[in-house]
Amino acid sequence: MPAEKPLPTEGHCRSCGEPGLQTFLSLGSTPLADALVRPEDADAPEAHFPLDVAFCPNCALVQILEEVPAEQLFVDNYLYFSSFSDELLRHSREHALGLVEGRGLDSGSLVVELASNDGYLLKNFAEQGIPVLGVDPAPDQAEAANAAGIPTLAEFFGPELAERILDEHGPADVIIANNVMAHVPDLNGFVAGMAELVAEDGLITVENPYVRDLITHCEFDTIYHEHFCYYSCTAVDALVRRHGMFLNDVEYFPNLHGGTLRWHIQPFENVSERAASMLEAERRDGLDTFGYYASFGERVEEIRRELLKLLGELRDSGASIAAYGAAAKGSTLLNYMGIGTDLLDYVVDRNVHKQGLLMPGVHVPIKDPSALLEEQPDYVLLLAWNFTEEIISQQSEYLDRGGRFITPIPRPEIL
Ligand code: JHZ
Repeated sequence: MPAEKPLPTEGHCRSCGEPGLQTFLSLGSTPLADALVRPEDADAPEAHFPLDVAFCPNCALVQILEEVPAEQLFVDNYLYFSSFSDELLRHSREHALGLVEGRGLDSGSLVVELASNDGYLLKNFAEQGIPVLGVDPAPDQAEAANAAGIPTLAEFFGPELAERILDEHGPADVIIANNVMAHVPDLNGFVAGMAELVAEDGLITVENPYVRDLITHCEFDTIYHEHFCYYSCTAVDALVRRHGMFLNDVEYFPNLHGGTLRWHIQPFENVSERAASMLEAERRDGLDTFGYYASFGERVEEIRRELLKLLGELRDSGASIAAYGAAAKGSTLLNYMGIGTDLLDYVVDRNVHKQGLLMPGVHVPIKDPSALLEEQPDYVLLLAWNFTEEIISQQSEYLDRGGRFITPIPRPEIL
């Protein structure tokens, strides 16, 4: 958005440590995206933090400037359970089975997953008798994993924990870190820990939404305080080389979380053509220059104007509007746009831990998805737009009865 006050330009890069970060977007001051509010606390003040996004001209890493303590983000306020998306479970199973076959894993191997959540991925290895170890500081998720028979340490990962795991279990043949490298404040400590723990001939796979898709499809709502960083291959390459490792291969999943990359990182150099050409394409398209990001704020502001206009007009015509997905990205979108109970009646979500609570800041209530058939709202805003296909196929009856979905990005549109 056009800055109301000068955007902050100070700060050192989380990856290379150089000063001179260049800010290109300010989403104002927002509450923590996963800090859902209990109805009895609705009148209590909620903490808000600035949400400013910057580019590092030295190593090309995109990052937010604010650093909310990790305990507050992932221990006190974290209700995200991976197992509520069938599509994610399918993707994870395919990943695991591919690794078992490709790496020849067996009962003598060790697979470690960082941010293993409720064990949604590791269970695919465990059921084949392959030793696994999960690490996840979120207490309820780690407890659910342990209860399901997936040994999980409820701790933050870094060099110290890597050393302990190494002492107790030996080196890891495979380390998986999906949707977590964005979440670590001490990025170099996290990567150093992985470098220490991985076997000499081992493999680290890291998945994360791709910053190119964030910019292209205007996925501004995936920016929130849990996500400290937004990665290109260029930034990952510089990061892992600093720790004596190499970005040897890259896979692309255009439909996962709005466009996800899986980086293959190893302690020896064997760079595939695919990885080399991804890096080359980023250089060609300027992802390593500020210019690539400079106009993003204006496009975000345009989406805000259009969506507010659309919802306002529908509301004025007497339509009822609900939303789907009490996702963290939903919280960014609603708070940045100022969409509250004046425009939305409620949000539905399958995650039982979120139902009965209120969306942060705007306090829209969260219900079970069955509300869509019980109340048949005229429109449903897809806050979890990354699962559009999965949600639409579950909601065929709502659609058959005349319900309509609205997608907010890359342009607000009634589907
Ligand atoms: P979802 C998550 O972000 C978490 P979020 C995390 N911060 C991250 O890095 C990114 O993903 C990549 C619900 N749902 O996953 C489940 C249904 O109700 O898009 C979730 O609450 N019915 C680690 O929180 C929400 O929607 C369904 O059929 O922005 C989706 O949240 C499906 C498929 C999901 O993202």
